Amino acid sequence: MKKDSSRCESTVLVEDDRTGTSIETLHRAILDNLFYIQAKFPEVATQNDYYLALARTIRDRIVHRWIRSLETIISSKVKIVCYLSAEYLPGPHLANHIINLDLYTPVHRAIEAIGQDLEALIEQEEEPGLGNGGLGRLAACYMDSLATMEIPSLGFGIRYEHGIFHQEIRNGEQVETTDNWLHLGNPWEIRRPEVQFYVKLGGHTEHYHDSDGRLRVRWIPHRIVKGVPYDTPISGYKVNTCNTLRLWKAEACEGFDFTAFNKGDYYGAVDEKVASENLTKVLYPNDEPVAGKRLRLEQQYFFVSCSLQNIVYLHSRFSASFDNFHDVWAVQLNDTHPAVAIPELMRLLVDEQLMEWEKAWNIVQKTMAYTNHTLLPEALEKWPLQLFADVLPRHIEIIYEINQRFLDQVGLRYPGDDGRLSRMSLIDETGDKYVRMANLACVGSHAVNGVAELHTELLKQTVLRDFYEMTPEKFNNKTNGVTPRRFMVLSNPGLSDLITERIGDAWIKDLSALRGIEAFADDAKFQEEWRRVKRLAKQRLADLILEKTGIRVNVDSLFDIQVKRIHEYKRQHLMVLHIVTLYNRLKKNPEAEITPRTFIFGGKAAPGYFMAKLIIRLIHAVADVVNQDPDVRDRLKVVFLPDFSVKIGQRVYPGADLSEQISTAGKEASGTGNMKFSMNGALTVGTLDGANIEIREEVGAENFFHFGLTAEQVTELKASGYNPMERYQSNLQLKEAVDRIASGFFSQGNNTLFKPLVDRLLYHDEYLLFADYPSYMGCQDRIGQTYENQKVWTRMSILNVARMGKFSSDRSIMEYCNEIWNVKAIPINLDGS
Ligand code: NBG
Repeated sequence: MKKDSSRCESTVLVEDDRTGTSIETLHRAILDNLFYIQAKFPEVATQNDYYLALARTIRDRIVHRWIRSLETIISSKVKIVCYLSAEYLPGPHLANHIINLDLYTPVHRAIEAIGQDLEALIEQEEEPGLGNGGLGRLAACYMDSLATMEIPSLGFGIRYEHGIFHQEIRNGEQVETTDNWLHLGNPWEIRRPEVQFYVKLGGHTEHYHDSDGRLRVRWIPHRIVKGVPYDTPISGYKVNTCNTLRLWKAEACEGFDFTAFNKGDYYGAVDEKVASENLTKVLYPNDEPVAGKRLRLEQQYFFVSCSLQNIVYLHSRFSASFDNFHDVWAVQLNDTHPAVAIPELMRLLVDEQLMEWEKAWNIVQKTMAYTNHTLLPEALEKWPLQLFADVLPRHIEIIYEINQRFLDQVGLRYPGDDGRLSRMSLIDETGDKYVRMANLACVGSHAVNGVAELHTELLKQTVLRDFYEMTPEKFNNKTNGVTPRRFMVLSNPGLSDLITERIGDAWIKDLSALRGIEAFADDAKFQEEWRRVKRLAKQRLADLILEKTGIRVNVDSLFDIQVKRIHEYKRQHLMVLHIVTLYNRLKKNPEAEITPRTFIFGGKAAPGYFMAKLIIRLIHAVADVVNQDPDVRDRLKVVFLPDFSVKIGQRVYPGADLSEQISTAGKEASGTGNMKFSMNGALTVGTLDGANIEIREEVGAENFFHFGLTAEQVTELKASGYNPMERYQSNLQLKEAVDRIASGFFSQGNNTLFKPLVDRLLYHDEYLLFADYPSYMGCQDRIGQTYENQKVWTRMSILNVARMGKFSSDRSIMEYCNEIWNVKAIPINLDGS
């Protein structure tokens, strides 16, 4: 204690180069880091050198908070949240830390004094693309809120060497290139080689009796991989809390390399090293049917095992017994990717801590909670039984034991109901055998949640119905949220300043305070400023579009945007049908009155998802024709922004007028882009799906453009026999749009290119584009007209922002804390007391 406070005194009281925040000190510190860390002097330093020097300067200023936060959470007896996620998409860190530390102005000045441009240095940072889309970004928003709300927590994940691929567009087609986010150095992470855990894989088990006569199991692995953590600080906004994101890297452990070693097989041993490191080489894409890839299962198990061994180690160091494990740790499973945590914690408690099964099971259930993120049956994880047993021979035994005990209960509760037994079993035995990860997650957790009200209801009625019926008390909803720090303060300073000028800055940590601007919704002066801010953001977006695509867009046109992963259920092609319909109108009557629009798309298709890639081609094909056609006279522009990312999102959301959230009702679990757009003053055109429903509820139906079938109507229509061909034949506009695509008009006469897509719509249309088309067109016409009245539009835009309070991830996180984790905030005291 004494040592602590003396150290802290020196850092708090003396403004030294590592902690001081005056312009002069920052200036000196940056140059110092340039010299001593980068070993460069200004004349030869590159932009990256300056970025790294600045990043180190900022990191120095959070280290004290970071260490104190870690010390506090492991030494005080409070409960700790462990968020287990195979994906994180945090976006660039630098600017986020700068605003969290409230250092924007002095840093700006210090950088200016050095003759550099802060914005350019911020731009230099390559973001960690350690996720596919919404799920990974949600994990990052939650890490931000956990820190800002001062909740003791640890995020665990995988340090992929190659994150999500980069998307290039060549001849209108997506081409994937390798992400190399670490190649210029990562100033945020700290490797901790002295903390390491060994992870067993493959092999077999042996059952034996120990000296006390107790039946025990020994797992003799085929190989062992070492996990080394890399820690990244996650600072909170204007608080001392700085939490840790701990990402595991797989390495070979020479000490265990006995087979190759014994044979003197040096090269074999090197092969082993390569094989071990492969485990965390690359992120797997989602949006592809689960492929049953061994490496993917090994990846999941690897990070889960490292994380749980780490937790168990900490527990054994700081607690007297394991009986209270669940009072100290709350483990949240972000989807089923980390669900193997359930048998793994059983293994650690039963096999290694020698705990009785029943007692261990009780602890596991009280510790674990599971968030489901999708209803799409093809996205529910299941592992071929043989593969699972090969990789995890001990875990399959544990799963059988869990299953047997569980099915006994099901049998008692529902005697004679064999159908239910087979549906609820952790093992799918209806054909080829599989381990069902969602069933495992439900059985092993005390709480199961969906990510929006509709999604949770549908979970209860459909995919998890049997589990809901048996244990309704486990089920609860936690509507997603997003962090206003990154998606407003950081990405839209113009709007944030305007709001703060009127109502102060309390909204940044309490988003419901945005209600304060409702009072100005009709204020002419405020409206004018609102439009000015929006126009500047649109100009910034237009600059980005020009830079990335060479296309010049009209800033006064309606910016109509859909950015998200490309997927048939998200219906990017419904937006294309709208574009082609408008184009057809102009071709028929070049004088037709239409509201000038710029249609902007962005998003990646999974590399193996043929239809999604074809949708990208279609967007480009339509863009090429529409953008060149003199009859259009620039009233329509179509743009595809390549390589969508968090960084690009930060430029896109502020510049949007219209946010397209047009998934088939019942398919999008929540959506979070919908919230980011709305917070930045875009109006939404959307179906009653996912969180759209709640957004509409909050902003008011009159400020939301809703169209299309409800989830219930979708189910009914499918049950009663949906015939897309009929819709096509009875709607002339639709027919003409589809025919134009099918004819090869957009593909230089090639009428086979888009045939798979057109045929899919004509003969199946699983996602009901044709059913929703008339309603979507009608809605879009109203939108065009509304936009003509800028006063009305601006009022709607202001009210959208004013009423977005619910969608802060701070609100979501507080609900998780109070209703699932039972954890409390602890403010971090920097003086060490
Ligand atoms: C996605 C859903 C989105 C949701 C995010 C975050 C997966 C498996 N699911 O609708 O599709 O917003 O999760 O919850 O990535």
